[in-house]
Amino acid sequence: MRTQVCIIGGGPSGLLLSQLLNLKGIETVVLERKSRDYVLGRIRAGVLERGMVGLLREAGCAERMDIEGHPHEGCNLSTQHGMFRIDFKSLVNEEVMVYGQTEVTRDLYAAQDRIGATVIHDAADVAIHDPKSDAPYVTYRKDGVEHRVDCDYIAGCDGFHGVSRQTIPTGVRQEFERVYPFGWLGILSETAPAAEELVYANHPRGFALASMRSATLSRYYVQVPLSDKVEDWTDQMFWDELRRRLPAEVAEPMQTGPSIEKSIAPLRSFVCEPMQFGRLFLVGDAAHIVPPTGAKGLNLAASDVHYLSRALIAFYGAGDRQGIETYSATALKRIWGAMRFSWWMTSVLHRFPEASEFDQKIQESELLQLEEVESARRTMALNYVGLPY
Ligand code: FAS
Ligand code: PHB
Repeated sequence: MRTQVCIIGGGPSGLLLSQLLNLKGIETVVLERKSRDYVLGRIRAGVLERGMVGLLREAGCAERMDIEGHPHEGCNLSTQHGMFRIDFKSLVNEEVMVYGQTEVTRDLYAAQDRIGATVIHDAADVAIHDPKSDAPYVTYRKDGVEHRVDCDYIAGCDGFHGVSRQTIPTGVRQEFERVYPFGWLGILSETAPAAEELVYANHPRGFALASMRSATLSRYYVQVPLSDKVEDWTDQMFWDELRRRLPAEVAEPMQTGPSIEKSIAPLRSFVCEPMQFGRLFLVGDAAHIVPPTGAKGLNLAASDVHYLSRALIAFYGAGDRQGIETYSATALKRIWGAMRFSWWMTSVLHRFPEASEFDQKIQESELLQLEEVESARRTMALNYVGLPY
């Protein structure tokens, strides 16, 4: 088959890119390795930046988000001194939207179905061919039959473990990485959220986060050693540890219940440069990973889609190649800004096993600055709601 843009990966970045391009008459084919049910079974991000909210509305798939999503005008930080609020509205006149990535992906699939976009599931052995040529193509296998997609451009939206980044030769790509000495044990429970807004806790026993998906679905995390396995933790052990780390005014009234999802995610910061190789463009987790502390992973995928969709629309609409030629540099500037913020928020809120007493005092001073200095809170708010596109 032939198309204009072949998109590898049917997660949020691939689907959002496909939706935005199709709405401008640009033909796409999405190749997704897994089934739709499998993709929709993953529990991931929960906070959408203002930029992503705008993109979803532009893509015509924000109706349910605007009804069921929860705008949040602030979040809370808890330290040994107590809890204080970062007031996004008063500091930067912005808010974020609390609405799960699973629901975003569900809405994107529904929007793609409505416009009859081509999304091929269970596409195995996807391989990229001749990305440096003027006639790149992609092959895949489905039901034991090999298929070929000839295209003008390829968007690698296939996540950290996908095939796209590996297609860029090791001598060409440069990778930057920091692996953190702990993970996040997360649970989803059909309980009322412990607080109206998110609570990020820095506790001597480790980090904890109280988040939510709706008025009846809560999402919680505690920092755990990398050696921990999810089977080491019963639900009761999790609730007890979470109660120890959250501030008393949040922990005491907290409703507990059985976990409906429980998993441990490792934390890393990772960037691949460049994000393009000939007619192949990397998008989202295929190019970068952030620790989830700053709620940036999904949102960075959205800003990549913003830049690439506009570049391709300008090219197909007016023959303007400028966006295509500068995509990597443009996307990386915002990526490194969010990479820094996610690293900073992780450094300030977690307990590091190898931290010296001096390191600990510096961390406490950083948190005290946030509590006492408005400009420090404003800088955090500006980054948390999302740097401009
Ligand atoms: P995705 O990984 O979502 O999607 C890639 C798609 O490509 C997948 O559907 C995959 O099946 C498919 N694929 C892979 N290889 C392929 C191949 N060879 N051929 C065809 N298809 C292929 N971010 C936050 O902001 N907040 C969070 O709390 C948060 N929690 C997370 C928890 C976990 C366990 C993980 C793994 C990530 C978390 N993230 C979080 C980050 C996450 O939300 C990503 O940033 C987001 O999914 C990025 O979207 P995509 O770039 O579309 O990649
Ligand atoms: C979540 O709700 O899953 C979530 C929210 C904020 C974060 C990380 C995860 O920083």
